[in-house]
Amino acid sequence: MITVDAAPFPYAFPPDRVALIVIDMQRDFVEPGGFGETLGNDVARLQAILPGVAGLLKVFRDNGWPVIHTREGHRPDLSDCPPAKRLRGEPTLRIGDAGPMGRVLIHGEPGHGIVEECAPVDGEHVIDKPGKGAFYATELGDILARHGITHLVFAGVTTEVCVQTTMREANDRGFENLLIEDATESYFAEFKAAAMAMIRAQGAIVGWTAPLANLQAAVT
Ligand code: C5J
Repeated sequence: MITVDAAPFPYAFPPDRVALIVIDMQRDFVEPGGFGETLGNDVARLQAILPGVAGLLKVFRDNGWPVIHTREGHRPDLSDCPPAKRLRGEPTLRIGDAGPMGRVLIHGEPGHGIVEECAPVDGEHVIDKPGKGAFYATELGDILARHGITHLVFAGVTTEVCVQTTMREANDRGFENLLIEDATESYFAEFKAAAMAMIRAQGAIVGWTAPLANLQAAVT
């Protein structure tokens, strides 16, 4: 077992049963001109974690541990996008509308792609998910079962939406979850802090959190 100094108490994982899940590091959320910005958000907050996510990817790649990337998005005909998701609120652009990076959150459009700094390499899985949670309507559970994974390390955006939703789904399926604090971010500082507190509360009710440096120290 490898033990990481984490909160609310140390996180131990078997190195042959751990995988990294990088949630939705897509241009539409992270880059200026994408969906996130059109919703009125400051994407600079998300760009600040790019070195953290890249450093975390390096740890997993150097050790030969599985890496899974997710992308939130929909089919061009929007048949997998519930109207409740598309029509809610008053955004300047809705899912499927044409924007500066192509149609918003549509498979294959430039904005749907993963930012260069976190781009998948050969052998890594890329999961396309229509929802916030990465287990819903995807092959993620089957992939993890095939690899014999019991422990999941999480990164990506946004902390309180797709990251936390996927961690909760994973928790209910029996996985032991660690969120890397400087490899996840929200458009709202207070929501990130609250999500991390909720994850760690009541004796790691959803999982653990730790800075990247603590994981790096544990594996060297
Ligand atoms: C959102 C996500 N925030 N990846 N998606 O709509 O968290």
